[in-house]
Amino acid sequence: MGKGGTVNTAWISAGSNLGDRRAQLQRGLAALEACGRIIGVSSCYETEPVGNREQAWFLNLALGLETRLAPRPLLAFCQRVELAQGRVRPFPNAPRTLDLDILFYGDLVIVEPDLVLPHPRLQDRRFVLEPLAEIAPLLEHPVLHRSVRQLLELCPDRSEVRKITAGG
Ligand code: PH2
Ligand code: MG
Ligand code: MG
Repeated sequence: MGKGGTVNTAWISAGSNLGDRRAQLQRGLAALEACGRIIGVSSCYETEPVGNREQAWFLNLALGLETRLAPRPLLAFCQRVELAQGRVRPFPNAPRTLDLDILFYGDLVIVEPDLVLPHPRLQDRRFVLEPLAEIAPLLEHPVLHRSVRQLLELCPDRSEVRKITAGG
């Protein structure tokens, strides 16, 4: 972790549905260690695609990262990691080798064209909330004023999210 700046905790959702999904999530985690300290990683979850349903199922996980990077540099870092893992964007919601989305950055609220925090759709996505609830159930959403566990209970998304247990 670099010197200077204060340490903040970011919560990130990682997903992959193209190629060796597990290896790509692992490489994503390893890459993120270069910009902070990973303080928690959920299990892997096999998840039904939401949005464009005509694509392969995803592996998703959530992680917590203590970092001195400010939100924009962290976003840029995540995008570089995605690119380094062969991410291409032929159309919106296309299958991807690796997607890294910042869910929360401390309790910061940002609404700008290219960066909205907390992530504007996290409360609608079971594939985000289930992994996050495993590692940060009491984390409170700074706008909705609900914990991650409560958001999961309230989540209307009924798409399938299956925790992968050891060896599975
Ligand atoms: N990501 C999307 C759209 N749909 N569905 C699942 N199950 N998992 C994802 O990570 C995902 C998705 C856009 O980034
Ligand atoms: Mg995404
Ligand atoms: Mg993304």
